[in-house]
Amino acid sequence: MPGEDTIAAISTPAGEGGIGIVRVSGDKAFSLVDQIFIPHRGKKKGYPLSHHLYHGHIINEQGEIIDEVLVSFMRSPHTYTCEDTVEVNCHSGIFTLRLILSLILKKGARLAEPGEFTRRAFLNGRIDLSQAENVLRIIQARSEEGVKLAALNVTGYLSEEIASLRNSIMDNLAQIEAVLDFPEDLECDSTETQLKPNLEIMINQVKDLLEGAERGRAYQEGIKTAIIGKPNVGKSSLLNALLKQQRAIVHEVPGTTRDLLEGYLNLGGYPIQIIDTAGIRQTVDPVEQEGISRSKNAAEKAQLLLIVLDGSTPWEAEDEAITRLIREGQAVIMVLNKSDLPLRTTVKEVEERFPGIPVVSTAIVKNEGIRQLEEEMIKLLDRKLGHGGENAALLSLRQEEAIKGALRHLEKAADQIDTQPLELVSLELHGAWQKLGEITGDTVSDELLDRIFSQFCLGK
Ligand SMILES: Nc1nc2c(ncn2[C@@H]2O[C@H](COP(=O)(O)OP(=O)(O)OP(=O)(O)O)[C@@H](O)[C@H]2O)c(=O)[nH]1
Ligand SMILES: [Mg+2]
Repeated sequence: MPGEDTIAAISTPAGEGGIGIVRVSGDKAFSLVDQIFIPHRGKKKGYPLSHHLYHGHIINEQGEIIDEVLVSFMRSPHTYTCEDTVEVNCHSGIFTLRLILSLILKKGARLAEPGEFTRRAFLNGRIDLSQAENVLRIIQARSEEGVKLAALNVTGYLSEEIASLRNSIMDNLAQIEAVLDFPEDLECDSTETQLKPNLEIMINQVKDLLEGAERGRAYQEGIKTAIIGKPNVGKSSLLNALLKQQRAIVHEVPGTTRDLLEGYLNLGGYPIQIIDTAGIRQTVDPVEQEGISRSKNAAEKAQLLLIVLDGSTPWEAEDEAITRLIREGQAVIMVLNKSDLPLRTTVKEVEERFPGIPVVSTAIVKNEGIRQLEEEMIKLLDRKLGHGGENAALLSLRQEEAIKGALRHLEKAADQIDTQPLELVSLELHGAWQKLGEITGDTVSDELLDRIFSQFCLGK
């Protein structure tokens, strides 16, 4: 069981590196490492001092030197896990690391489960669940902005927001309970009139959180951008031009791209995950059909759609069908390509068909129009995501689901307030309070904890 025994694990990535760390946490951490570590300057009075770095050697059971190391002994509670913790900084090389770990295990430590150090930090009350999950996000984050956001969450930004929301819910619940318990002393109607604006404020706060989550996700995973269009319009050429490398196969035969192909780029500070797709058309070829269904799927999931059109051909039913894939709220840019050839479809024509959607004319073979397209993309993202990720929050899917659940309860409460008895409204408020508690781990089951912490890598 977590928290009862002393655990150990290699905390740095496997492979060759300058240094590697073996981490040990628990009551016996000091005494276990003490048996295999010989400090260079001997064990003076007071040894080991907490939060000091000791230079020395790790020795095996035969007393042979295994490695020259730096060891830090850190006394509870001022450690990552809140338990006594020792970190052995050794020469990284998977063999050395494993050898040191196995010595520590032989002395009586147990190999840590994935995420167990962080789990202990949570169980010992040093961080709440949302902060624990954000440790995971930091490990996984893609862009620098994503790392910053995750770090912000670890320091408790999300927890504060949730706590303040739960407090407001509690206040309102208390108000309702008071009216229900002492109906003769308090006015039911006035409580309802107070509740209404309060509910509206809380609903807006929750919606803000969800909006922030979308921004956060964009920063962390990259803004999903799909390039879609008919076969042969120049989609793969566009992917290559944006990535500035010959990533995808470009060929005059329509139907060249069969599967999704993705790359990452940084555009004006926005991390972008760009996806080239198979050209969409009617076909009987089963492989191509599968590719096309993936294209449609990618289009649906994308936050930004680049629809590529071939300006050298007239507007066709196939183009029309592709534009019907645009989802509400999706950012879209029309890329009218092959402007080096005689034009059969013009920018004006496309603009008239799709008022409000920007159209950029390109000749990708000549690298013309790419800069304008990039600027247009940045402009759209600025509008959609705001500069510098204001209000962005990094939420896990689980956290987002919990917030959505809370929103549903609050909206239902708002719906019921005029027509239903206060008991029902109170029930919904309770539901919202409960859901929000799942985020910070105040109301959470063991099973859920297992699921969350199992996503961590070993040693974290
Ligand atoms: N003239 C001209 N040809 C282009 C331009 N952009 C791409 N092409 C050519 O159009 C053909 C198709 O290009 P791709 O990038 O493979 O097109 P695609 O949309 O990925 O095609 P599929 O993968 O088959 O759906 C190639 O022969 C390209 O060289 C352009 O701006 N002008
Ligand atoms: Mg292609």
